[in-house]
Amino acid sequence: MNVQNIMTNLEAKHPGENEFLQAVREVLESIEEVYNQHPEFEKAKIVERMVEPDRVFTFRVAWVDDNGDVQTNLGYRVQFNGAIGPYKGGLRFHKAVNLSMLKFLGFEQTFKNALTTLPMGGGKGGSDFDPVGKSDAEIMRFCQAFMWELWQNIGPDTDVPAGDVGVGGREIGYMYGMYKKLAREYNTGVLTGKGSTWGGSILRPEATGFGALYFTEHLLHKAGKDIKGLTIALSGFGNVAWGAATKATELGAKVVAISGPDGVCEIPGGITKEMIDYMLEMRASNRNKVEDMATKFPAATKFTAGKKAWSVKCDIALPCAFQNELNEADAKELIANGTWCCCEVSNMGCTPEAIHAFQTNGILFAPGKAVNAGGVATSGLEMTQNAAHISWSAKEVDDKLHFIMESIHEACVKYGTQPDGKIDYVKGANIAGFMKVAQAMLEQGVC
Ligand code: 2IT
Repeated sequence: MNVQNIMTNLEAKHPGENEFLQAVREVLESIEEVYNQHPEFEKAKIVERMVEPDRVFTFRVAWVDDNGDVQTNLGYRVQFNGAIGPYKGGLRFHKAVNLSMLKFLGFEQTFKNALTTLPMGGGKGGSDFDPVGKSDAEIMRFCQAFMWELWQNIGPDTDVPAGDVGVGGREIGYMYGMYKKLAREYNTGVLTGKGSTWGGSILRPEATGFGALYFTEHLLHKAGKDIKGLTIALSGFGNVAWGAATKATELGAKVVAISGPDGVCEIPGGITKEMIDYMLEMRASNRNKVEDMATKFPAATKFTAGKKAWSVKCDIALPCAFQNELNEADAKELIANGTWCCCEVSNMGCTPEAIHAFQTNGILFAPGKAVNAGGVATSGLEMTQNAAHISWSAKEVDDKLHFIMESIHEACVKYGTQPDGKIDYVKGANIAGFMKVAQAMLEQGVC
C-alpha cells in the first residue's frame, strides 16, 4: 500500500469530504507498516475496499414545526462495514451534519467497534436537523418523521442505531415508539440507549464518560501516575461530558472547566454534584449555552465568552464535544500551561496537527476510538440483554465495562509499543482495530 496513492484516488472520488479524508489518512498512516508486512491484505485489496462504505441511505425528512410551517431536513444512514457483525453506531442531529461527517464517523466506528471485543460492524447516521431552540413537540415530530424513512433499513440483526450528538434518551424514545408502529416488531434490540423500563441497559447513559475515565486510569497507571488530585478541563456539557465529569469526580480528580459553543465556564474549586446534575437540565433545555452554569452557580464559577476549555490550566484535557475541537494552537496553549495528558473522548476531537504537537512534546495522548469505546461497548451489552430478554444489574454492566476498557488498553499497548518502549496509542488503537476487521474481510472473500 502507498498511502499517498490511495489518498489521491479517494480525494478525486470524494472531493470536499474533508473530515472523512482526515479520518482515513490517520488510520492508513498508522497501519501502513503492518499492512505491508501482509501481502495477503494487498492481494485482496483490503484497504481499497475498507475505505468505501458497504452502502449509504439518504432521504428527505419533512415535518411540521410549532408554527405550522413545513420544514425539510436531510436524513442519512451509512452502513460502513459489516465484516464482524451487524452495523452499529449512533445517530447525530446537528446543523453541520453532512455525508462527509457521517462517513468519517462510520469509518471510525468500524475500528472502534472492533476494539470493544464484541461482534459489531460500523455504522453511523443522522440529520442536519438543529435541535437548538426546538420545543419537545418539535423534537418528537422530527424523530417520528426520521424513523418513518429509516425503519426499513434497520433491525436487531442488521443495523442498530443509538445516540450521538443531539440524540439522547428522549430522542431514542420517540424513534423507538415510531419504529414499533411502522414495523409491528416489538424487538427492543433495534435501537440502544433506551429507557431502563423498556429494554435499556442500566449505565448506558453514563457508559461513554465512565469508560473514558477507566481508560484514562489505565493509561495513567501504565505511566506510573494516579488520577487522584489531578485537575481536568473538559469540553461540552452533554451526555458524554456529564458521564466523564461524574466519574472523574468520583475518582478524586477535580474538573476545573467545562465549555460550550458560547465560551468556557471555569470552576476553580472543582465541579460539584449539583453542577453535574444541572448539566442534564442544560442539555434538555436545548439552549446549548454553558453560560447557564455560571448563571446558576455564580459564586463558584466564572464564564468567559468566546474562550475554549483549553485556555484553562489543567493536568488533563478531555475533549468531549465535537470533531476537531482542539487544534494546534489549543494544544500549544495547553502544553505551555503544563498539561501533560490528553484523552480524546469525542470522535476525532483533535486535529492531526494538535496530535502531532502532543506527541512531539511527550504529552500522553490517546485517541477517541479507544477512549470513548465504552459507549458503544455498553450498547453491545444492551443488545445482548435484549436478545436474551434479560436485564443485568448496574454492577454486572460496570464490571463488563471495566473488563472491556482494560482489554482495549491492553490492545493499544500490544500494537502501539514502540522500539523505545513508549506507547503510541494512536497506532495501537488503529492497528488493533484494523487487524480484526481485515482478517474477517479476508476470510469472507471478495464481497
Ligand atoms: O460514537 C459512538 O460510539 C456513539 N455515538 C455510540 C454508538 C452506539 O451505538 O452506542
